[in-house]
Amino acid sequence: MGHYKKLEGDLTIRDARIGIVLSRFNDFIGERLLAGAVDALTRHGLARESLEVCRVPGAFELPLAAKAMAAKGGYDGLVALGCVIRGATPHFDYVAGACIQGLGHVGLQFDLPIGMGVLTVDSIEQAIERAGTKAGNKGFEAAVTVIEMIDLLRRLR
Ligand code: INI
Repeated sequence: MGHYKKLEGDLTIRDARIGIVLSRFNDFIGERLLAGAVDALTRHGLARESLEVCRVPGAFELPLAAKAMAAKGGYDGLVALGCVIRGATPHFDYVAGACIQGLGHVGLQFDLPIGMGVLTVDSIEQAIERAGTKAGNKGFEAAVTVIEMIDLLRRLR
């Protein structure tokens, strides 16, 4: 192993404010993703008081709410949570694509880490698997990712 400077974020963080945007569509899944995200954020060092949760109707609305939160300021990072199910909508690709692309734009436009915890799945079974059963909890994973990215950006800036 040669000598090199390591640049990576830690998975624990203090003094960070996190905005969570959550879509109500497929609420049964969304609330499990939210529980996973809050569990991750609090167990990795944040107080519940430093979290804010903003609910929107569907995944399509997530980017605009994320943008408004980013523009308002005061957040070190955002976590976007939702669930788009292919079987449930013929315009799956449009809703999922607009949501994820839009969130990506907001992150780059505002230099703000956004944890992407929006499920895009074929069936309710797949959604359940990713919301706290056999494939873990994608809300938890998105929250850990945002912590790592906030810490990385603090080191890079
Ligand atoms: N929104 C979702 O978050 N998930 C879905 O699976 C979904 N389906 O199936 O249509 C969905 N549609 C609503 C969409 O996000 C908007 O809220 C709606 O089109 C109003 O703008």
